Amino acid sequence: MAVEHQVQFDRTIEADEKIEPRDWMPDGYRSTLIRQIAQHAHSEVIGMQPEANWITRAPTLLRKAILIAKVQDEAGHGLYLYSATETLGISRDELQEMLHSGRQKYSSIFNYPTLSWADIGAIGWLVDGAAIVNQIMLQGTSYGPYSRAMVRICKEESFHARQGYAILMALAKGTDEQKAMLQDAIDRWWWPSLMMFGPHDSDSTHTEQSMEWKIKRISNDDLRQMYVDQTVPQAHYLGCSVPDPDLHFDEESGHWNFGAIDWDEFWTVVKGNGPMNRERINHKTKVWDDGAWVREAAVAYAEKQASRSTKIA
Ligand code: BYC
Repeated sequence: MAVEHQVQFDRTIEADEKIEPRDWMPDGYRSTLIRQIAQHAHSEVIGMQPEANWITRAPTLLRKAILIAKVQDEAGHGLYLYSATETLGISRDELQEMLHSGRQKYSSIFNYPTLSWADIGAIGWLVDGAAIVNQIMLQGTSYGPYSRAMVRICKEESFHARQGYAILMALAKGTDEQKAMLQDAIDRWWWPSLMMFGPHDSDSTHTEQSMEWKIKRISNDDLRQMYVDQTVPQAHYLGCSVPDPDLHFDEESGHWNFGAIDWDEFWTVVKGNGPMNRERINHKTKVWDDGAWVREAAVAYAEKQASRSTKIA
């Protein structure tokens, strides 16, 4: 029986069709998806913190309204992704507990502080920009609920990237001080955004198996190169540079070759010792605890509604 299930699973993957929640799947496929989709969901929610930091200080009412909408979108992305993870047989409470206790991760990028208004533009352009490159690939992932969540998220992310670039365009046309603020933000966010794609393929634990299962369709290094090729000309259009003395355009390959990534920094952040790791988790845990009464009230209300409709029936 198990062999038949495996054959059916392999055929579905081979035919580029989707695996759905009620289909049989290997345990490793399920646990890899729980790990990756939960990490993705946690990133969306933790990612609200560095941006929310600037809602009260946005320079105009319009910028404030746009930023509030963007941060709300991130919460929505977290919800779609937690729902997709729940279809794999794990509860939202368990996922929260695993994040709070450090047993699940979130993207390294959100462990850096947002020091200036230009950082909000840089996050939209560079961070959401990197997320889009990764997520366009993930629209073709083999797990149905994850793939469908990605389609909707990508549409919203492209608005996010544009709003970020629009903030930076305004600064690029501004005073010398604003231009310096813009360049400083790029200098600080450039390398961390390249690290979002994960370790080199040769050091990636999961890529080979995830590509076989078609969870990932393009490797970490190939996605990173696509991102650099698309982003460097956009930096130049802003009249800015990226902080990489080894960056140069290779006529023969048609790609931007870039310098070495500081993997020590990456692993330090991933292991919980980046500039903002503790603050991010402490804040997340506090908000979860403070909000317990809201969850309890929602459950009590739902139970009351359900018992009323049973009585009427
Ligand atoms: N940060 O074998 P590998 C957003 C870990 S949110 C932390 O290559 P994989 C936004 C990895 O987990 C968008 N950890 O892993 C939100 C593994 O550790 P374990 C976020 C990282 O999974 C709000 C180990 O390193 N996007 O845009 O095959 C506001 C070895 O890595 C990272 C997603 O989450 C990292 N950067 O590939 C604004 C995309 N990289 O578990 C914006 C979905 C690697 O073995 N995720 N690790 O202990 C993915 O596509 C893949 O999981 C990755 C890594 C490409 C990230």
